[in-house]
Amino acid sequence: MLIVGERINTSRKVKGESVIENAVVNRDAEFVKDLAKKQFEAGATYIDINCGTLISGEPEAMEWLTKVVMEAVDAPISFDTPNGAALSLALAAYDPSKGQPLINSITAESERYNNILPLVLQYKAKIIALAMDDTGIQSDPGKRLSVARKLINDLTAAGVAASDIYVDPLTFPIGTGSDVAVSMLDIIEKIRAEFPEAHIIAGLSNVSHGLPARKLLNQAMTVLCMGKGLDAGIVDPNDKYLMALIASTEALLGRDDYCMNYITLSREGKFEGI
Ligand code: THG
Repeated sequence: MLIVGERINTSRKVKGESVIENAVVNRDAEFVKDLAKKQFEAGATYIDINCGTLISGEPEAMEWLTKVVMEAVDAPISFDTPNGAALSLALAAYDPSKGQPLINSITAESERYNNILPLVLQYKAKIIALAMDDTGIQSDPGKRLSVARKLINDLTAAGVAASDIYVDPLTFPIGTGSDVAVSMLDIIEKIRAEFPEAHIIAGLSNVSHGLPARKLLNQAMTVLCMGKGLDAGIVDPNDKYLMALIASTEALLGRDDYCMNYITLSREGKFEGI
């Protein structure tokens, strides 16, 4: 499972305070480096950076975050912004020896598609494709599936390898309708069957929005999605229980030969206290 660590996001609040946003505005490199290191040590493959709340200051802040995260860890970066100017500046500052960059994300909205595609090709990036178009995010799962299908077909036709595409089927919080999670599972199953080489990713904490004990719903949703073929997640890698659950689910799904990864994590003490 590819783990994209979500904690460097200026919209995140800790006890009601915008601590990440403050750190980015004040260019507090040590604070950001600590977030990157802790996620990497906990098993994040990619470190996501998102400073969308800064609006006009976003491009320079993305460039700064890129440099700071590269100094902190030897991990590739997930560039989480719809802003083409922010992406261009950040990608130009990125050292590809850290690994293939991940652009988060493109959609089938015509302007965004046309702005982002050249950067995907120029930087040979992996790309997250969100299942939305100029009509927004469709609640009808059949329509979302069609948008995902169109994106995969258009991107591969433009020269992007299917194995560099991470489809994000998007979901609504389960509080908005009792069928939204089941619909998402259905979409994942269909994409997996139709496009075996493409990857499937999701922001796995969206489903619990507005409900108590969110972690429980996020964890249950993660296991269900993995069972249908999800192989990447935007998650909090410092949620030890979630990471242990992902490792055990991978072993049970036959994606961990001889349970080697599971056993290694156990030996490293990653399951202590669980
Ligand atoms: N898909 C893609 N990219 C995404 C998302 C997605 N990027 C942004 C977001 N969704 C994923 N990242 C975050 C970052 C921060 C938080 C949630 C998702 C967050 N969480 C609260 C916290 O940490 O305090 C609450 C978490 C909880 O209680 O479970 O702020 O869907 N492609």
